[in-house]
Amino acid sequence: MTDALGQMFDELLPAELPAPRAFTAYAPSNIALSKYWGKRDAGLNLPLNSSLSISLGHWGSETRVGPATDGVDRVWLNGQELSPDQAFATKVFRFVDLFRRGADLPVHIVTENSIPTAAGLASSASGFAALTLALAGAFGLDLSKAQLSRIARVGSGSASRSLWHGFVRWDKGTKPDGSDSHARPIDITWPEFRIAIVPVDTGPKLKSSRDGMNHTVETSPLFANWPTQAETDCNAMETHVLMRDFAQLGPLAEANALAMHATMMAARPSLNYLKPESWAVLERLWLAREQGLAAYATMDAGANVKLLFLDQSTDDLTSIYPQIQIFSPFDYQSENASKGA
Ligand code: 2P0
Repeated sequence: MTDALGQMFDELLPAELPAPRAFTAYAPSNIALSKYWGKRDAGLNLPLNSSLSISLGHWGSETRVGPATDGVDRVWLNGQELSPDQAFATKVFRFVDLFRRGADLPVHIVTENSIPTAAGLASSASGFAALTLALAGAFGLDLSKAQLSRIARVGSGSASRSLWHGFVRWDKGTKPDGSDSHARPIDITWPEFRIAIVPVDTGPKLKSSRDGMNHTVETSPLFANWPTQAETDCNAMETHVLMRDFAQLGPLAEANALAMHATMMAARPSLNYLKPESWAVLERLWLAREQGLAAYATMDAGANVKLLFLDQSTDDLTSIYPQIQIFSPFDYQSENASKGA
């Protein structure tokens, strides 16, 4: 743990935590329309640019934190207990230790992802957001959503955006201690907005997004322009969202994603998350667009392609891509957002 990180938790949490009580929390996954790519501080996990995402409603993580009746830290993922040396368990308890700061407060953690495995979506955003909320509830912490977003950010940058439904912006902030680097909801509903996942490859990726991002920042000659352009894109994206202007939002989301992938391809050695099948999905989309279809693509640190469109294009898209899973981000039950147990 870095000193700055220790200081952050000392400032946000009481000096002594109470014994944990059982608490369950839910957080949705999210997909960035304007991407986070590159850190200005690895210890505090601070980004070089702001980002804007749409949450995926009932696709997310539900996590329960409770006292360890047997006095031993344990974690279960989708019904299976993990051994303490598995990478996921290590990551989870490194995060829990930031809260405990050396105190002997063993916990049992049970987490379930509702994201279909075939969708190939990373679960670290919803996972760290749900874990943050569950730990805060279990230890009875009195924290604002902005403070919880800062804590989730430390687990995984994209997790800072998963504390809300709908459109969310993570402001990069400028302070060295990261106290102004957290997400906030954008107060707009857009019931016709759709996302579809085109599954290309669900196997494990060769390089984690964290490693990929760092490699790109360190070696890509095309990265220099990214932070400024990404900030401009994020600001414009917020305006398009607020205006519900899909004709502007769609092309910008696609251009932003391709620019991020261009920075990776120029890294030395080159980094490519997209597969030939991903490009085939894009080529087909571009052809359909020439024929009038209003749908756009975004891609993250993986081979799957996500399509952005409005409900009126649903039938056209399902005939072009019969394998897609369509998601209506505003079709969720708000009572699922967070619940005590
Ligand atoms: C995003 N990604 O904005 C970008 C686009 C992937 C590509 O946030 O190092 O797992 O834990 O802060 O949040 C994925 O990176 O990285 C991500 P860390 P994270 O969604």
